Amino acid sequence: MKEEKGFYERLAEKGVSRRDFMKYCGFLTATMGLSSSFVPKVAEVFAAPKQRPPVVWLHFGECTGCSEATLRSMYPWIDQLVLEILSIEYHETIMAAAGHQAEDVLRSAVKKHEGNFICVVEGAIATKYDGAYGKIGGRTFLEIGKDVCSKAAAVVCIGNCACFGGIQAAAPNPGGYKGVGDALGIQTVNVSGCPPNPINFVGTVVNYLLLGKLPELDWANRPLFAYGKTIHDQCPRRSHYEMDEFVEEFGSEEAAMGYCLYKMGCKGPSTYNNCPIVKFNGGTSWPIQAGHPCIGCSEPGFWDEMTPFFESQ
Ligand code: FSX
Ligand code: SF4
Ligand code: F3S
Repeated sequence: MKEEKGFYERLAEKGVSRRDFMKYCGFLTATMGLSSSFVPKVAEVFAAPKQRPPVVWLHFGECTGCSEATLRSMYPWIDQLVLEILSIEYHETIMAAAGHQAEDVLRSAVKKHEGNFICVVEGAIATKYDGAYGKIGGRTFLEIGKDVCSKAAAVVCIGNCACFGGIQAAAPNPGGYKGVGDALGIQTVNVSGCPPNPINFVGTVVNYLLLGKLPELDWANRPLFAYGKTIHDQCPRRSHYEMDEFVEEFGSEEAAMGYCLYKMGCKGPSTYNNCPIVKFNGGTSWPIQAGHPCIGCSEPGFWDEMTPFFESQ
């Protein structure tokens, strides 16, 4: 109880009311596909964490947009909540250490938490020429990945690059870049997108802390709660497109079709993600709402299979 009071007091100091926090927990619970009876339990994961699993967060071939998206979400207090429920032992972007010191931190974190830590990976791994196309501190991504991931309790890939290779794996891909699961031949949980929506990463972590297991996955190892339906199936422009009144309103079928972005190359029909429902920046907007076709950023084979972006396939 005491702990809980401390938590809400700290939130209040940041200008966040208990009501706002519960609203966020309600949104997160719904995103995770759990019934509303779980909302208090989800709140408890943050307010009175029973465990703070150690996390080693690796960076390979990528742009760090995934970390940026997660750590700079619209409400700064959400980032802090994530950092509070996880014990981040190593993360190159947010840690103070650099060079040899950072290498030492990684080695000792892996040794200390062997078999117990969650390894979050951002970025793809070069596999050709013994991984020579990607190195940190003299070791290839391939060596680091093999060493660290084999000692983790679970490996969570954040972003298309770590999940499926992303832009690094686009043709001609001289370094033979691949997603982490493919490159290392291991099972990973793939929170895909370029970048992924932070709520889907938080949902994966909270699922683990709340239910003691990782979420159910689809054929591409993506959490089903987030990647179970296509963008197209959830797209508000689709219902408009299908409405006769909409055609009436725009005067012709051709004009009505202009509202749907399919002819501008929208890849919504072949892309699985929950963007239309959860949106970005605290529910402000998402690509199609902003007038841009979906470019298929959460699919295996993004880029090559989704380009040219502005032509329908
Ligand atoms: Fe990739 Fe993430 Fe796109 Fe960038 O690290 S999914 S290029 S947003 O940053 O890996
Ligand atoms: Fe489907 Fe894209 Fe058209 Fe939406 S804009 S209805 S996702 S094709
Ligand atoms: Fe990506 Fe399409 Fe969503 S481009 S962010 S999956 S709308």
